[in-house]
Amino acid sequence: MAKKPVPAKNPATAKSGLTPAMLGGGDVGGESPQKASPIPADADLSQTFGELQGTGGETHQVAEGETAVLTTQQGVPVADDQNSLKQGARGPTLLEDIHFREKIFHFDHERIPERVVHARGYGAHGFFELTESLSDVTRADIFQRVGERTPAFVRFSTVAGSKGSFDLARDVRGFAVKLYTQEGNWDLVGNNIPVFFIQDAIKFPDLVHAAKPEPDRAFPQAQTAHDNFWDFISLTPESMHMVMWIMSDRTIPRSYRTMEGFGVHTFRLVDGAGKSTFVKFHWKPKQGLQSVVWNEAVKINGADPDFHRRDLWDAINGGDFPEWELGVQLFDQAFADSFDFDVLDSTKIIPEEVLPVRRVGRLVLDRVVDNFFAETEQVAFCTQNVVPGIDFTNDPLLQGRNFSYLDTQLKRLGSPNFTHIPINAPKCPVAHFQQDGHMAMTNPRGRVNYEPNSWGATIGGPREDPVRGFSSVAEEADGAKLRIRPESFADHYSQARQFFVSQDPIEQKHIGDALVFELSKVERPDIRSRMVSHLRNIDEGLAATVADGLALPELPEPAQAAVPTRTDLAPSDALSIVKNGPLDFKGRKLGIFLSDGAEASLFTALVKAVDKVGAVYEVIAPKIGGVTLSDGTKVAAKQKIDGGPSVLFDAVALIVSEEGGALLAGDAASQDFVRDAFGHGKFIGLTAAAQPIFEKGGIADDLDEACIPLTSAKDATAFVEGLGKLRHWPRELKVDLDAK
Ligand code: HDE
Repeated sequence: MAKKPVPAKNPATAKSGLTPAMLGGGDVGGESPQKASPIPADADLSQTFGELQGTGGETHQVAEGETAVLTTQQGVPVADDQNSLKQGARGPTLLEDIHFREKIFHFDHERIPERVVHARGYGAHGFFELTESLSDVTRADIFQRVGERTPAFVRFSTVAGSKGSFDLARDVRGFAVKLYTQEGNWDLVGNNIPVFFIQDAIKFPDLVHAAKPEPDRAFPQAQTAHDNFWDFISLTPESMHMVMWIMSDRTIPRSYRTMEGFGVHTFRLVDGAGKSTFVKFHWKPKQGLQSVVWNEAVKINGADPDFHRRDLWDAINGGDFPEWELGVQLFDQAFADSFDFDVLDSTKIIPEEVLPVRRVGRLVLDRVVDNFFAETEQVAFCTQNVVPGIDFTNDPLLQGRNFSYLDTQLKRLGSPNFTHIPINAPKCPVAHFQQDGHMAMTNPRGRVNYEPNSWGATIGGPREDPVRGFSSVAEEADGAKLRIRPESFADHYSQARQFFVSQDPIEQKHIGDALVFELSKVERPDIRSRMVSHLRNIDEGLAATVADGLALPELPEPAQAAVPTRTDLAPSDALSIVKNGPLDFKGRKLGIFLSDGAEASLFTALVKAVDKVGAVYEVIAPKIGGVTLSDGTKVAAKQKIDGGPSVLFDAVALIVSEEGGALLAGDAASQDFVRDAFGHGKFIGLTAAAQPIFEKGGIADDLDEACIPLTSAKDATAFVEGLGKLRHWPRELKVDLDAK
């Protein structure tokens, strides 16, 4: 006898009485302060759906205490979201199931193409506040009134890896800022490095092809350590300055919060009379410059591939808002003419010691996104988004970018109406006669859609304003049409050397190590050797170190330079991370490793001190349920030992009982914890009972002045207060075989 069909119910709904909509999320809230209520307190509910999309939660709008009913996209209430419509209990699914088909259809179309470069990124909202007027040099509205705030959205990114790659790839970081000014959106689409690989945009596809996974095998992912990249680079001498930057610790930042940002190109500021002043833009992090070390980066990628995005999310949600100062280097044509290099060449900097950076404002990130896709994924940065008072120069890289960014948004977002998406829409009045197209969301009313027209101001629509309107600098341009690289772009080694000699010895060592590492992954010996031939034009010591690290049979001849002489430029302290590091432990994270019976007064003192300096901590324990301290207090753990390796923390403290220390000494994850913390030059606080872990880790005899015994609460406080420096670098020179 056939069984009577029983409709399968959603088990959670059936048991608890929860409705499907409650299970669907959106009103669970509470994870971060911004999410406590699905409707932002200041949301204007009279706005259209299109305008509201992106603020988050609005599709689940219900009155307090009520539950939203699940609907189709057409608003039809759904009765059953667990079972498709079938012909009989065990029969075929029916085409007639409109809810099923709509749901699957929409799911099938959830993806848009990832960015061809900078695919992996993370964004946040904030504001720019002017602290010093620039009205003497520009009419840009954003630079007029001191104290005024302009809404901003920033997206940080890696360049080469795909969307699902890991955060701590050795790579340039994008630092793209969208400023919603009262006279239109200004996008400053920069990087965390002030120079670029190439001088002319026409080489960009080659550069990116060479850096990305090799086309036949589709690996390596998010790495430049392979033949194609170094083949291209070693055949492109103009990239040598950039090579020094990318092989430095700039490409393994500790956090997005601890990187500088640069506009890279020379831009122009333009005053009301049309007079132009050249400008280079800088973002200076209040948190100081901080990076990790390579061995640590490799391990972070395994332990937490989302290390940077989690860090930004946690900091902002914890109320520790990252902040940068906007700096400008301003100069005129006479300076440009007198400067040794061409200011239109993006492989060159103007050292801060030669032209000081004037700080004129601050950028604060104080709100995470409500929806990653709506905001971070759909944000469309375009270098051509400039506003009246800001203009381009003839930098051939910038000129090329001005085509690429608009074009790429059409591909990614599928319609010229990407400016209607809330994250891209200006926050000032917008009025024009462009119309229709896919997904047109903000459509003009009325009869007139052209100009000139004779319908008068009210019906006839917007008119040009020659005074307020954007106008390009009336630069004289003349000459034959040529495909040529100017001679003023030809010195590829002087500034590369300047960068190298400006580094602290430990940073110079890291550059050598990185080159050896990357070139060791290159299979063709001639490519390795060709790279060393360029290094000889930068620094003979570096070339010798790398040649030795690669065990080259002989030092190659120096590469032939386009211009014969390299100028020895004065070192610039501004180029070093170590010389511009943090002043204290603020904004950083202490890992507190505990066992049952750990001394409670030490733990309390550490936590208090961490709080006082504005840092954060996480407890690591043998079990995630936590530990019971010496006084009986229970402390929950954030990480189990093998899930919270020391690479996730800026410094660590081990407080364990004798029993705990003896037990954990035999645990491989605990041994790794101390070995890595030590090997990565971290400051370590430890109780005597932790000694066995260091012994089994094989480093007990090497403990140095940055391994601080914690015997009293006073020690614990002093330990945290002394954590200003990034790392204890002298240790690295002892533990690293390459340095011996
Ligand atoms: Fe980009 N770049 N780029 N780039 N770039 C893109 O635009 C391009 C360059 C930078 O978070 C793409 O929207 C060309 C320099 C950032 O959404 C694309 C050239 C600098 C981002 C593109 C350059 C950058 C991009 C891919 C050589 C630093 C991410 C997706 C002339 C000043 C923005 C997209 C975000 C993204 C083209 C060189 C920074 C294809 C042709 C130099 C931060 O349009």
